[in-house]
Amino acid sequence: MTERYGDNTRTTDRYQNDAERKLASFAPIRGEINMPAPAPTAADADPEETREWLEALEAVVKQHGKARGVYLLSQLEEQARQLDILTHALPYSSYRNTISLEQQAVHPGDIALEERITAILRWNALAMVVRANEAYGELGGHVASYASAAEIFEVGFNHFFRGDREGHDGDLVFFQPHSAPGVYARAHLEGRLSEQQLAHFRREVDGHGLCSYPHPWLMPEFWQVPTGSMGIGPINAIYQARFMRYLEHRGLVPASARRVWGVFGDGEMDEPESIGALTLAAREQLDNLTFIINCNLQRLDGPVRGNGQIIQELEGLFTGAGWNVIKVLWGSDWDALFARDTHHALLRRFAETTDGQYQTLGANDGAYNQAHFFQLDPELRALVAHMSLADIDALKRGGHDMRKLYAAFSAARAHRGQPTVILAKTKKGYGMGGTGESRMTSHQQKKLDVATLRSFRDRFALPLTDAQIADLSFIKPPEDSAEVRYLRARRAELGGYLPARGAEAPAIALPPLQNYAGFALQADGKEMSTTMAAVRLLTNLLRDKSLGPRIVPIVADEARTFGMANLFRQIGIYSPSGQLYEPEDAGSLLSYREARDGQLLEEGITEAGALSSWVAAATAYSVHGLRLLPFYIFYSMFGFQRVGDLIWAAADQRSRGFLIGATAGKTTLGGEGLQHQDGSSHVVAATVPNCRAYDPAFAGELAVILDHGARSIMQRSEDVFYYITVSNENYAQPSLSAELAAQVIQGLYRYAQVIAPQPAGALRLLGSGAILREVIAAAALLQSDWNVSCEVWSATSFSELAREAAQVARWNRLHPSLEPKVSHLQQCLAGATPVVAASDYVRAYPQLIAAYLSADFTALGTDGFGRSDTRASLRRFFEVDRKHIVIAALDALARHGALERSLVASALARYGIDAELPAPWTR
Ligand SMILES: Cc1ncc(C[n+]2csc(CCOP(=O)(O)OP(=O)(O)O)c2C)c(N)n1
Ligand SMILES: [Mg+2]
Repeated sequence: MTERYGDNTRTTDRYQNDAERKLASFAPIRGEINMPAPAPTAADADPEETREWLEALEAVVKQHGKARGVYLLSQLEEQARQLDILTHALPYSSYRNTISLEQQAVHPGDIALEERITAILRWNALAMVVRANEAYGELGGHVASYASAAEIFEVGFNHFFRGDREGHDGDLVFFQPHSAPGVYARAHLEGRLSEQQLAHFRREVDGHGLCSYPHPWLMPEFWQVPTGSMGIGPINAIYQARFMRYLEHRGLVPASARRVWGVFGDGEMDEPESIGALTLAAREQLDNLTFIINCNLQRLDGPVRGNGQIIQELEGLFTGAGWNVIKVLWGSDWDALFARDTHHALLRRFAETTDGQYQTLGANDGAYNQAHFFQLDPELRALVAHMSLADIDALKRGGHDMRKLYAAFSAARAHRGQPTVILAKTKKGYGMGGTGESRMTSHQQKKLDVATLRSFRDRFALPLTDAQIADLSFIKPPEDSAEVRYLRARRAELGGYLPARGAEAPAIALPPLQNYAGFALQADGKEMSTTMAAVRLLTNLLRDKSLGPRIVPIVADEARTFGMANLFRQIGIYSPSGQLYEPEDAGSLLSYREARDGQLLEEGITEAGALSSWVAAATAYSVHGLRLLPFYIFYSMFGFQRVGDLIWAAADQRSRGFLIGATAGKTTLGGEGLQHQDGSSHVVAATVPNCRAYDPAFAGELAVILDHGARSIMQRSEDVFYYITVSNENYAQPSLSAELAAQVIQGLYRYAQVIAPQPAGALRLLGSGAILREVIAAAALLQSDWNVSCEVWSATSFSELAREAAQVARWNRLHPSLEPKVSHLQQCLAGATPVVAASDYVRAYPQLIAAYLSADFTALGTDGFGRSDTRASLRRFFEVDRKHIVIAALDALARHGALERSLVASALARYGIDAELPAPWTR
């Protein structure tokens, strides 16, 4: 096994920095950036001796090289450890470029031309945003972020991001969302987006418009992955890179040089999702993954770490997580200064400068930088004595230097055994001058005056007249211009344009429903839970020759809870390093088997990670040209509520697959209590437009829904995903007649009719999930105790019913002169017979259908805090048990004059219901 964090996997760069690190002082701000503090040092008691030590080290490095210096330091370090005077090693290197000038790969392109192209893109992106805001004011948009990221993007586009040569073998690139104008500007120069489209930035409603941020739902042929919600991009990127390996190891795609690149913001790295999966990427040695963090030191309101140094903090974080870190801090014009700075005065000064101060330096000119940076130290003053203020002003940060960036990208691509993060120091609003460069307000700057625009033109030598500036004209060099030819040639060599989203993959045959679901369809009263049925259906499908290998089962850490432990042995748990230990339960039927080609993704306790894996599998038809059928099975409470925004992003990128909310139902997950019992996921699921959500009561219903979903995904190419709740209550499962299948999918079918001999009233009872059984029992009580006839309806999906009813209502409203249509809901529940509906979710869930009914409607639900108890007690507490359903039914009939109100009082007494208890949702 490779020792992941040992010295043997570290690059030479790191060694050199370790050596340099010891030469630089970080003391003044170490505490502020929350790095381990050094041992308290007394003032230098013997400066002479200190100098001798330092000079000795320096002399060794000069005479015998850096490696010798590192060796001596490591010996000293060991000795210090033995003397117990070594407290902490710093997890970051000095504030300089990781790649030394000697190691820097040579940029192979035409840098002058690339810079000209970048200048044009900068302008067009800026013009796009400023135009939109001059014309409409309210549209918003950002200039400063792309201004800081332009060189990063261009180095990627011209030299590294591979296109889809084969249709599905391109790199996956996550673009910083608010830099989207830059990506559009490039696509315009490439001839992929028209000027008319650019002119419709953020105006999408009437077609031709470009979306604010990357949204595959809105630009399905262009954007591959959504990044607009900070943090989602980084975690999704990690799991996409990991999933590429999974597919390779399982033999579903050939090994390839495909990569995942992600350009993210330094502010964005504060999101827990951004950093939550870093160790996974290192543990699984994802050297196909590169993060480039645009360290412009600012976020929206101000500096990311005004009193510290975000770059050093991120270096410590990523190094600790096991990543290869490459810092690109200073441009090429600093190289000569570093070469002459033999006493490391620059490093000392850098270390003492906070990011807040760097921002102020960035916002000001050469004179200010001279006075507030170089003049502060006599050695630095001497170092730049030969430079004019204009020279000082022109000193660039590394993230704006094509040469430095190229070398970093190239080193990242070549690095083996670890993912790489490039920390590129940039300026927010680079080139925007006094109104937008490194200003506190840079992020929001979207209206620039003519003087600023002109100085932007002059700074980047843009071919624009004053009149064109005033008109915010886009620059479009002709087809045969050097710029367009270069850009096209570069993309042709890299395999085509990016971003570009593929949408198709060959269909996969499915076994007939009856072949794998007979046990559920003809259940014949057999006892089982719907969770058990789901696992059995999944197990059967996994055995199918054509579909089986395409299934991707995913759990966080609850396979045993859901009765899925049989899958450990049957299909193996994915682990890129196989199984390096003898499992404690080896030989048992359910042995915990890890394998390099394992099919089950057992993610550990990270719902965000598991969901990201699901997204990778659910978008494989697009990213890999491969149809897969992912099933992520989780505690339903930890789905929409916990990772709802990841699900929203999954919907945006047209994910296709199954989310199975197991141990569902607030009263059905008896003992687990308040933080486990889910009463709301179906309400949230109903708000996701391409999510089809179901709450089946019986195994047969579940089988029909699963089959329908699998066919829509594997054969019909519908951009939908399914959320199905299943519960772990064992009960007798009725058989389901084949004719009812279509209605199960529509969301409602009549389960039974219970006729009282001489009915005093009649009503309709609806139930879903486990609570349908209470409804069925209530119908029996209504008949036997109160002489009331009932229809019992199984509502497999209140949300699907409501969706179709809303469609029909809208159509009818907009077509007043045509014969009105009738929804499935209205067909089933026509007339004035009162309706009582109950589910294991909050009342808002069944109430989704209320507006489309002409009858009196009562919804019962589980609003309030859950708590631990038996199912029966919980159902009594939340008033969704059979007795409370009877009360609600009698009350509805009494309000309509069908029964005496006194009957309700009799029922309360008969069933021992305490009418004075406070409502459950207040307790
Ligand atoms: C989850 C989330 N929270 C907040 C925002 C709003 N937002 C958009 S950009 C931004 C600042 C981003 O700063 P940074 O990541 O440093 O990127 P920069 O623009 O500086 O390159 C914020 C707060 C968002 N898009 N997503
Ligand atoms: Mg930033």
